[in-house]
Order: sequence, then C-alpha cells, then structure tokens
Amino acid sequence: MSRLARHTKGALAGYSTVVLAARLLALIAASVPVAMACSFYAPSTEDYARPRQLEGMGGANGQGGDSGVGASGNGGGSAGLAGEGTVSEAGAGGEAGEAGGTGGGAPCAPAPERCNGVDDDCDNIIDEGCPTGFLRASTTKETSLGDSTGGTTFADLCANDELIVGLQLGFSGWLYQLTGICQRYSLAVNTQLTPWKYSVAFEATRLLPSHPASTNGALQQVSCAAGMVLVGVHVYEQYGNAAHTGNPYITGLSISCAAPTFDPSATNPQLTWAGAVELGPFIDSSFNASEALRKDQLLSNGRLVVGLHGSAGFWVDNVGLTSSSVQVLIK
Ligand SMILES: [Ca+2]
Ligand SMILES: [Ca+2]
Repeated sequence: MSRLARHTKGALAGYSTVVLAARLLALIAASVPVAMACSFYAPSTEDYARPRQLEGMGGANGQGGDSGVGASGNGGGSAGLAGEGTVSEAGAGGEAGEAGGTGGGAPCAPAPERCNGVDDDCDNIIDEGCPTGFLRASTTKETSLGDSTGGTTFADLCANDELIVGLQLGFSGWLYQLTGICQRYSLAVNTQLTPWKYSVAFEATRLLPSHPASTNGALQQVSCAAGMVLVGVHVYEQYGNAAHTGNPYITGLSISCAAPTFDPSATNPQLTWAGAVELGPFIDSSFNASEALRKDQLLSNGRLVVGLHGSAGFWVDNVGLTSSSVQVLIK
C-alpha cells in the first residue's frame, strides 16, 4: 500500500464528509514535503548503520505539518506517521547492516600460529614468531694471511645489509691489488606456499675500496655462484728462493663459498651454511705449485664475511677476512 493511501485509510475513520475533505487536503499538504524529502534521499550502506539520522528526518517532517492551518494538528500527526514510516524503512536497512557485520566478525577459532598472514591463534597479532628481516652482529677481524711486510693496513666493511660474495684481484707477477665485492641481501617470502617459505634474496653488488688504490695489474673478478657467499680465503705464498728467505709474495688465491640458509623455527635463528665449495686457485704466471705455500682461513659455520682487512703498499702484503654472524629477526 502506498504511503498516501495508507494515510488516507487511517484518516477516513470516524469523520464527517466535510471534516474528511479538510483532513484529506491537510494530508496531501503534509505528504508532499515528505515525499519530496524522501525522493532526495537514497540510503547508502553507511546510512544503514545510522538509523538515528533517519529518525531525525521524520521529526523534521512532522514539524512541517504543525506550521499548517486549520487541521494543522491532524496534519502534523499524519506527517509524524509518515516520518515513522520512513524510520521503519530505515530500520529494515539497519537490520541488513547488522547481518553483514555478523558475517565479517565471525568468532575467531584459535589454532597454532603459522606464517600465513593471518592471526591464527586469535591474539590480535598476525604471524608472531615469523621472520621479519636480518640483523648483522658485531664484526671480528680474522687472522690475515701473508707474510710480506712494508705495507699499510686497511679495513673495509660492507653495509649492514651486504655480504662479501667475491674478490677482485689485480695480478702482475703476484697480487698487486685486492678489492672486496659486496652484495645486498634481504629476506624473501614465498606467499604461494602455506605456511609461507622464507629464504635469502640477493640483489645489487658493489666494490669496496681497492688496496692499493691503483694498479697496473690485470683485473679479474672471482665471485661465488648465485646464492652463495664468501666463507673462506686461501692464499699461496712464494719466496724468491728455495731457502724461503726474504719477502714472500702472494702468487695465487682461492675462495670458499657456501649458500646461507636459516631455520625460522630455531631457538635463535641465524644464517648458517654447510658444505663450502672452493673456487681457484686464481694465479699469475709466476705461480709455481711446487714452491707455493698454501695458507687457509675458512670460517666456522654461522660466520660470514662482511669485510676485508690486511695491508698493502705497492702490492698486497696480506689478506684478512672480517666476519660476523647474521641474526634472523622474529616478530
Ligand atoms: Ca596471532
Ligand atoms: Ca599466522
């Protein structure tokens, strides 16, 4: 039944023809602004959640009726009914909104927290106990290799989010320049798997300062395979005579590489590695295997190379690794 017909039916009961005519006129006068007001109003989803605002509109319509003449009192009352009708319609909308709210806020059923982007255990924290990044610990200068003398010391560090992944060597009879190669690393997350799988991602590389700063030596970069980082260095020293007197020189060099991994469920997870692979030796024409003395610096598991140190003058006197451990940050 239309609003106007509904109001007319209610208004007809118990009135004479004259009174009815006057009341009908009052009803029409009162209903027009209500209909106009409603025609401008199209409830939105947000309005469904605010039925009080709609009640206010109904009240305003009723006041409009009071300002009329004659049967203004009745008109006001009818307009009030019309306003109530609007509120009733708005109330139906409000119920629909509540139904939607119930669907979105289903009771949380606690389950063991997993790394999946969801608050499984219902403590309002998403993925607590899951990896969020890496943090390098303090650094240690490992024993340097090489017995040549006369150079000045140097020490260079990669940035906190970088690891040494290789060396740039400058040979000219023996090692005339050394440069570290740093590579950025970060936490990678595969969200296609459940639970999410975490790993180490590698990005851009850059060179540390060279020692000495300039060289006539032939440059070559020796780097670990993709996904692997430096965990050791091995130098070959040669003396200029069979008695091994005087100053020795570094005529060859090898590097050891390993792939850093981590177990997020460990008590204090950190980057670890196993099964180092040696690359080299990288040598110059003066290298003589029968004369060369090998010296090794292989880090222990959990230690990674984050810088180089040593000494150099006209050539490289000795080579040292600067190591650190890398903690896996947990939320
Ligand atoms: Ca949680
Ligand atoms: Ca989770």
